[in-house]
Amino acid sequence: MSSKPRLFSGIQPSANSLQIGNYIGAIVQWKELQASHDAIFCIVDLHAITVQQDPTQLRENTRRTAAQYIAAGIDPAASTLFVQSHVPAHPELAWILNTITGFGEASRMTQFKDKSARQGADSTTVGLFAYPTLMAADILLYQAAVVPVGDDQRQHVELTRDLAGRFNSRFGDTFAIPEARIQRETARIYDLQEPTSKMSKSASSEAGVVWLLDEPTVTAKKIKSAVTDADNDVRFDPESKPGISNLLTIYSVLAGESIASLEAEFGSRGYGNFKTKLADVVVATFAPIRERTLELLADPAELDRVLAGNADRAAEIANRTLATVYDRIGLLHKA
Ligand code: ATP
Ligand code: LTN
Repeated sequence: MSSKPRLFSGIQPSANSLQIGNYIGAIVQWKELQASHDAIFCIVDLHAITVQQDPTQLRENTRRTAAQYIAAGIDPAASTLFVQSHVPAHPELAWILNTITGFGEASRMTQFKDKSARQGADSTTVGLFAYPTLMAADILLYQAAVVPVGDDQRQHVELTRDLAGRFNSRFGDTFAIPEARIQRETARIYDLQEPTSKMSKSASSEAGVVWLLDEPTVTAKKIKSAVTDADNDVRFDPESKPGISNLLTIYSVLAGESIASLEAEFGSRGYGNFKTKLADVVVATFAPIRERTLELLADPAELDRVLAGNADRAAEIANRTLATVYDRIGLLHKA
């Protein structure tokens, strides 16, 4: 048993490439945390199907998501990187948690309210409604102490804490109570064409989204045509200069230079020069990740083997928790 605190997080395989916001907002942090934590990263395909997915695409996106995480530095030998549907304990515990979750409580989840309002009642499923209890099961099966997520997932982690506490007080101490870990500074990378909305895999237009698997020439072109204001002064001011401030954040994280030193270096030398340098930095970061991803994808059997081994490791922990849960609630043991 490792004495490091356990960490759990999940990523939906909802597109055929990650975007650089996922890298800056999630992967960079996960890479740092994987040394000091017993880290488990789950590709949550059962969550992805709470909105309609094409079956062929879903299978492909699941592999591609795994490959990109590995290529970007998540080490499947040091951390556990696995596919949710490979461990049946997830939906099994989710069902149990459904039976202790209030209908009103689940109805208050803002992600559900937003997504169901966008889709309309007719295409909103019971699966989407139960999304948060599946997420709670993900976390609680592993007795995770730390859950690094974006700000939008804070409410789901709160619900997870409530459910764990409720179960513990009704049936005896069973689950660790997890804590959300939300990174402030890089919590939001914005769309390059619409620098007031979050860069997202499901953005309406492609032009403002830099994909990890874009070809270097495409990446450079997107950076150079990013929307900026007219005054040509490279200065960090998210309120009145959202475009250039977003580019400064990206530069700063990827090059490991402070925003102040970038302002001093580029200040009044104009946007063109700054964007050209930034394009080089972005390409230098992602071209090797892209190449490594393509190499990993060229051998899907090996990738599947790594994911299977990791799923076995995950299942061992998850099944132990699930067995305790079944026992505590009084399900009859199979002879
Ligand atoms: P979708 O559009 O399918 O909801 P997404 O691109 O917004 O996807 P998720 O798969 O929901 O991303 O999130 C994966 C991780 O990446 C989360 O931890 C999330 O907080 C982080 N993340 C996503 N977009 C950004 C962004 N623009 N800036 C910073 N972090 C981000
Ligand atoms: N809902 C999360 C993905 C997710 C997750 C988890 C995150 C599913 N299960 C468990 C942390 C812990 C999202 O980012 N959309």
